[in-house]
Formats: sequence, C-alpha cells, structure tokens
Amino acid sequence: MLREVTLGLAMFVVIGPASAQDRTVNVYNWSDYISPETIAAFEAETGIRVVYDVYDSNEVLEAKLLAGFSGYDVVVPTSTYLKRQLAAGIYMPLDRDQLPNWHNLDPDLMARAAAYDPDNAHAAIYLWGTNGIGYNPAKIAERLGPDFVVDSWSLVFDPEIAAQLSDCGISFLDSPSEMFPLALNYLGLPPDSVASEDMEQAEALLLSVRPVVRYFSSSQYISDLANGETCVAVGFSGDMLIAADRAKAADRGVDVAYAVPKEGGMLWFDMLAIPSDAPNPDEALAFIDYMLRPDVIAEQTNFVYYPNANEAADAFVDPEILADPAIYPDAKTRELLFAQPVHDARGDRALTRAWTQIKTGQ
Ligand code: SPD
Repeated sequence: MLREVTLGLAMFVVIGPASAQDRTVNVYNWSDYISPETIAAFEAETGIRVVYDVYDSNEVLEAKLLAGFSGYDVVVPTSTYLKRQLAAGIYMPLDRDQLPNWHNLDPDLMARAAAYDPDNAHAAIYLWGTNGIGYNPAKIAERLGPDFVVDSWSLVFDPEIAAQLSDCGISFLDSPSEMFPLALNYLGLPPDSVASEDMEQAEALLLSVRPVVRYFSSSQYISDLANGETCVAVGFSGDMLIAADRAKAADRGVDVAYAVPKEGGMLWFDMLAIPSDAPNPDEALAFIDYMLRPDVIAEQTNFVYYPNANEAADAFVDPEILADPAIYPDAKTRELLFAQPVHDARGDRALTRAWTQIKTGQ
C-alpha cells in the first residue's frame, strides 16, 4: 500500500507519443486525485494528449467555470456544486452512446447522485468520500493523555481542548462550504442552514477556535500531517490516508489516523462533467469513458484511497482498501454521515461574508 502521490497543486502536462499531438483533452481535477500512470496509459491507448491542471476547492473551480471560456474539457465538481451550476447551464448533457462503460456505474450510488443531476444527464461519479479529522495519535496522546479517544469534533471545535493542541498545529479546510456545515452540525443545528441566528452561532464557534488554527488550506495538510508539521487537520478522507502512507514511507516515526466523529461526518460525490463551452467534447467523452473502466477507476481508488462508484471495480481494488471503513464507510460509519448541503446564491454570499471574518479573525 506504500506509494508516493506526486500530483500537487502545480499544473503539469504529460506529453504522449508524437502521433498523439493532434487530439487534446484539457482536464481540471482536484489535487492529489489521480494516479499519474493513468494519464500516460490513456494517452498511449487513445492517442489523445492530456493537459492536466488542478485545484483544491469547489469555489476555485466554480469561479473559473462561471467566468466562461475556461478552456477545460473535463472538470470534477462536487455533486452539490454541480446542482447549482446546472441551473446556470454550464454543463453539456453526456452523450451516453459515447460512454460504453457507463453500465459499470453502481445504480444505487448513481440514484443518490441523481438528486443533484436529474437522470444523471450531465455527470458520472468519479470518486466519493467524507470530511473528518486527520490526526497524529502520538502527539494527541502527549497533550491530551494516553486514553484520549479522537471521536468528537470537540477536538477542533471546543476552544479548551483545541488550545491544548495549538503548539502542534491545527489546520482547517479553506472553504466555507466545507467548514460551516461541520460547525452547524456540531452545534446540533441543520448543516444546510443559512438562517442568520444559526450562522451567528456557527461563526462564533469558528471564531472561538480561530486563535489556535495554524492555517486554512484544502491541500497542504497532506504533507504537513505526513511530516509531523501539524497534528490535526479537518479534511477529506482519502487525503488523510495519503498522508498516512507518506508518513510510513518516510519512516520518521510519524503516524496519521482518520476519524469520522460521532456527531457526524460529511459525505459527498465528485462528478465527471463537461463544460458547455468545452473545446474538445469528443475527447472529453473518451476520457470520462476511460475513467469508467473498472480496472482504471480501481487504480485511482488504490492510489488515492477514495472509494469509486463502479460495481465491477471491486475485483481490482486492493482487498485491504475495500475492507477499510475509513475508505469504504461501513454500516456504523454510514449512520454518522450527512450529505454535503447545496447552497443557493444568497446562502453562498452569507457563507463567504462570514468566512472572511473568520479567516481574518474578526
Ligand atoms: N485531494 C482530493 C480531494 C477531493 C475532495 N473533493 C470534494 C470535497 C467536497 N466536500
């Protein structure tokens, strides 16, 4: 299971054989979210050159897409964002005749995704996952005692507990649409609420722990947890397992674990979609169809530790990964999950305003 994920936030281009230069697909995906071998294999098999660029939040992706003429052919919005972006007409319907591997998708999971994209007309599930807490067990034990169990969001949302970790470093995701639902849920409020009285409470909670948050980032925590620079991060499930893997590979005595807290973790689906103004829609469909191949999508799960939605892929997924509830949530963990909320423009503005206050600590 030891491997190094090398795809960071930098843009990179993988050049295929000379004959591949005529056709191109421009892919914009989350950082640390693909096996590099996949791109080379796709190029070799199809002769289509891949130009690959990465982001680490839905907010960044949405800003580019709404501005128009992004130049991207395949993008990977989270289903909640896809829903509101569909209302803006920025995706083209998928031509299923060009997706012969579509039938591999798990009907139950696709039915869930259809809540965001009726009839799954515009997008296929790429990978999915949860938001929870990544942590360094030894550093937590040193500060909170050997019997302390990481099973509650109080680790990062209770100022008294969080303060005891300030010297070893806490990081939060740099996204209001990720952090507010978690804070609201911890307070026992509806995670999708943007009612001012609820938002005020969530904002007060986040501000109360703001002094002990070392930084806000949705990607940097992978390397910082892995090398022991920080001891707690609120982040995405697979990223924590990548951090654990990197820590093991470095062999410097750092361990990283992941917990979905008992108050609930957030569940989401990331979707493969084609912007309406994509310059190369045929190549985009070829790329998406390649990703729907059981062996190919299993390779992503094996490499980045996020579950896929491809029924036939299980045969190709490492059995240790399939059995790991941190990756494929078991029935007990699933009971703790709530779906990431969809916010409309008004809700989004409220979140962004509050987020600015929190980040500046006001
Ligand atoms: N490094 C890959 C992270 C993927 C996260 N995707 C979506 C999160 C939505 N909550």
